[in-house]
Amino acid sequence: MDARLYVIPGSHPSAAAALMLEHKGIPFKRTDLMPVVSKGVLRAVGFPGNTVPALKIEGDKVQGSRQIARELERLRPEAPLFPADPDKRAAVEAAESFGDEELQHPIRQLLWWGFKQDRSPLKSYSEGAKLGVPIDLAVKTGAPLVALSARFNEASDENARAAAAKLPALLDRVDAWIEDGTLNGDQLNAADFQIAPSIALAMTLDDLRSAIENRPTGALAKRVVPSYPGRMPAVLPAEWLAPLSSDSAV
Ligand SMILES: N[C@@H](CCC(=O)N[C@@H](CS)C(=O)NCC(=O)O)C(=O)O
Repeated sequence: MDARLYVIPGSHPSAAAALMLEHKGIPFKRTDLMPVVSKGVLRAVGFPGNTVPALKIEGDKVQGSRQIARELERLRPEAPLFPADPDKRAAVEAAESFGDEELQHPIRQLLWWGFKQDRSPLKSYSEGAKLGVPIDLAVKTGAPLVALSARFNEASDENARAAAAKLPALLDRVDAWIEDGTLNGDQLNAADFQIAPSIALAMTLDDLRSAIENRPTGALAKRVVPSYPGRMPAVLPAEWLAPLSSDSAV
């Protein structure tokens, strides 16, 4: 199968798509893109939208982590990403939608808010990436890209604070799906691949790791994505983190 995956280094839905290709045993080439620049490149190579993950496979273009899951399942049914039982499939799809629509974005906002304060950690998120420019140079000259990405992602103080406040409830929902067997079963499914990279990315923040790693959701992330690139030293204001620390202490 001829497959090329377009990603932004450190992007959690991009990691989800790569994991699903690996799960299916489909070899693929990867094109690493810089944020913001990615939008123009994706349009230039013919994708209708401007976000990663974007996949060219067998001559077709598929964009979006959930769409990619379905296309991979259609092209290569084994190993399945969705359970055959309709009720179990509905539960996996509900968890997968939550991962895409509710979990991804607050984590993205916290990260971009962090890069606004200090962009030096950006380099660690690009480990192993081929961006076409030396990464040190990209980081040194990256202030406009960070400012634009933070703006696109609406990573204002107010929204980042709200994102931190949402985390305990989001983590509780993931733990509950693990508890009822929807996630982290013997066979990993599309929802595991959707959610685990978001959790793994959250754990790259020194501010968040200790509140996540000992929960069931932390174990899921470590199982599915044992090494996620990137590390952001503590940057979030302590008062934003109070709900998270009290939640993990319970
Ligand atoms: N919910 C979408 C998310 C797509 C998305 O927002 N991707 C981000 C990266 S995580 C992106 O392409 N951002 C453009 C940019 O940073 O310039 C999915 O799961 O595919």
